[in-house]
Amino acid sequence: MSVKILITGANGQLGSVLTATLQDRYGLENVVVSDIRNSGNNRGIFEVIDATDYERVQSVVTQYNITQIYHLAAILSAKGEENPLQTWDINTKALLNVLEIARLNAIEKVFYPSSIAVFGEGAPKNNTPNDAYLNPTTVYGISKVDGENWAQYYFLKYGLDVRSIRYPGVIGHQSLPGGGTTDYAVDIFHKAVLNEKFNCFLSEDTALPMIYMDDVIRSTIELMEAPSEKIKVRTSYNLAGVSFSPKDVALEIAKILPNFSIDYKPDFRQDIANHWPKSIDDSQAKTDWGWQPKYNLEAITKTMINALTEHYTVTI
Ligand code: AKB
Repeated sequence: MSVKILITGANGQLGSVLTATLQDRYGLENVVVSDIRNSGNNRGIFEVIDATDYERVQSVVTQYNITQIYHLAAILSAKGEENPLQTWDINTKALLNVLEIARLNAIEKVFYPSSIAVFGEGAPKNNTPNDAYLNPTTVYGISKVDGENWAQYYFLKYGLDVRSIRYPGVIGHQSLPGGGTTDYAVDIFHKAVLNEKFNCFLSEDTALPMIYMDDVIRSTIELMEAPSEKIKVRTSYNLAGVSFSPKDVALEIAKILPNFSIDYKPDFRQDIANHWPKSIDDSQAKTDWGWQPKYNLEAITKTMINALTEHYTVTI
């Protein structure tokens, strides 16, 4: 049977880039792109889907004979705190719809993104292991712990092939993040290239795990294409790229753009970041399916500044 992919939440920061990659890999006609709104910027087949609407997800799965689902629709950490009950409802209801529909329609594989937000005070802050204690402090983190366990439940009980990665903060030039605590690490490059001062909502020494977009897209495809017997963790895999603080990235930017300036005005997101790991141990992903990141902070900085300089030169 040929691969037919459904992507939910495809207009998000990661979704838009992953969608283009999957379309190039499997063909425009084999990827059904969906989000709660049509941005008008999508190539190929687009369907408006509110993933909390079971009937709607089911009807698209039937209409296109879907064989794989990448379920990206979710509300992130900072935005999620504005309305905890609604965040819980959206994040968990949409996932359960996808898992149940996948089970009943004999979907071959499901991808579910988790996050470093699953960790809290019970986990070591440095080199946080895959099996560390999970006591998150945000509703987003709680919903991801819940989702990881549901993923494992559907695998163990029904044999549904659900695969998952705990994403660090994602840095890319192609799209803007929205509603996350790690968003500063993308915004900082835009301000630097536009020669504007950057007001950082985290303190200068707040180190967090981060990853470059190319690495994160490659990791997702490598995980999804790995032979099933190699996937030993059915909750979610830790994934590390790099780890840095706002000051580290500001210093790296200043090597290329010496006039760059930054101010630190921590807000409520500081408290979220304080409960997250500073760095991640991803040895399990390396051992099980051969994961290796390629981008360090220097490479990320050069690539982001080059790409955004070109973008703004063309745009302005
Ligand atoms: C967020 O900051 O909420 C996300 C994440 C780390 O999951 N980028």
